[in-house]
Amino acid sequence: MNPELADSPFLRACRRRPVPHTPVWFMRQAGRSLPEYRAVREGVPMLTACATPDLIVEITMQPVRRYGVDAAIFFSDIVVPLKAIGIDLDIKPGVGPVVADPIRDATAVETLRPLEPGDVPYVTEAVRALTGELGATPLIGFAGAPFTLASYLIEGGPSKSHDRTKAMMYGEPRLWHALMDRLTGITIGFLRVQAEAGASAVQLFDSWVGAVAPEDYREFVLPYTSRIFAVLADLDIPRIHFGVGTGELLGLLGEAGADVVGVDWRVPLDEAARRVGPGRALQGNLDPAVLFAPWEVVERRAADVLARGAKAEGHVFNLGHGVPPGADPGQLARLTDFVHETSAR
Ligand code: 1CP
Repeated sequence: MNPELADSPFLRACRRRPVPHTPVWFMRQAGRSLPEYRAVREGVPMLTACATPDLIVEITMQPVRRYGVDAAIFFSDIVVPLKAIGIDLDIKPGVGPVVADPIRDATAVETLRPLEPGDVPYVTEAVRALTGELGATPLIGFAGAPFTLASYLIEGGPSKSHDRTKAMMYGEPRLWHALMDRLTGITIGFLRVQAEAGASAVQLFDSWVGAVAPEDYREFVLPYTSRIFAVLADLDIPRIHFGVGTGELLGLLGEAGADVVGVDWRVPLDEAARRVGPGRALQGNLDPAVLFAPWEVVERRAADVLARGAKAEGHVFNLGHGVPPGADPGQLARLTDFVHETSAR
């Protein structure tokens, strides 16, 4: 790894080392609210964009150029590896991932085969091109975690209550474990492809896992997330673990073994540090909706996040979830500068 990159504020904070300023990036910074994103996506379906290296590179670079954030996140989607192994699914505008034949029995689970690098050549090509273009700015690779992927596959699309997912977890535990086992392999495969092509950190998005109670997390989810982080330890790059509504799960997320635990806006970072336990950095956690308030409010709230984050062993500033589609890019630009200036040491 180039020494300037290895010494970047983002990678240093993930490793709980002193930093010149608190690094900042935004979940879902690529896409959504940027006019230059909407321009290049004009007439291009989401999954086509995710399989086109030139577009991946351009969209990944857009927020880095505009905001000067401390890390880029690879432009893709959590369902890309599922599509790549032959699952019939699409990403519908305004909806999200939709699965043609939801996975609800053993025969369907058996169609989930391991992901090989050859299934996603466009990912390897785009990561390689990006690491060249980004220079000393780290590239974060990512994947969906088994629980969140299972929810889309079982429900057939986005769900608020995850009822069918939990019905399988509680009612057919053997089937659940077989499904989680296969998804774990696919997730590891997708993260490995990105890391081996040059990504300098990986983030596991378990966005919807906050739907389960701690004891169920321990029995039905933790064995798989732990395996992912254990298997990927040999990559020697920071591993970030994020979910929404995980206040009651933070201790277990700490146990799962990531280097950095992402926190949504519901738990202040000093309290999150206590729940996660020692030996982990934190990422977060400004409420994304604050971006719609006047700048003075954003500034005051961001200062509070920084003050609390300073009590953790390492802090990467971020939102508590993704950039809302209607967010003003001007607020994000100002916020990036504010974080850099206020935290400069
Ligand atoms: O910065 C970026 O936008 C990077 C690329 C990125 C990432 C990290 C996209 C592009 N998707 C994701 C991850 C992702 N996808 C997650 C985890 C992060 C999170 O919690 O926000 C999840 C849950 C998805 C599933 C998904 N894909 C949804 C959510 C649907 C639901 O259940 O509510 C949606 C709307 C998509 C489509 C999608 N993915 C990405 C974009 C830019 C879009 C919009 C589609 C389009 O522009 O046509």
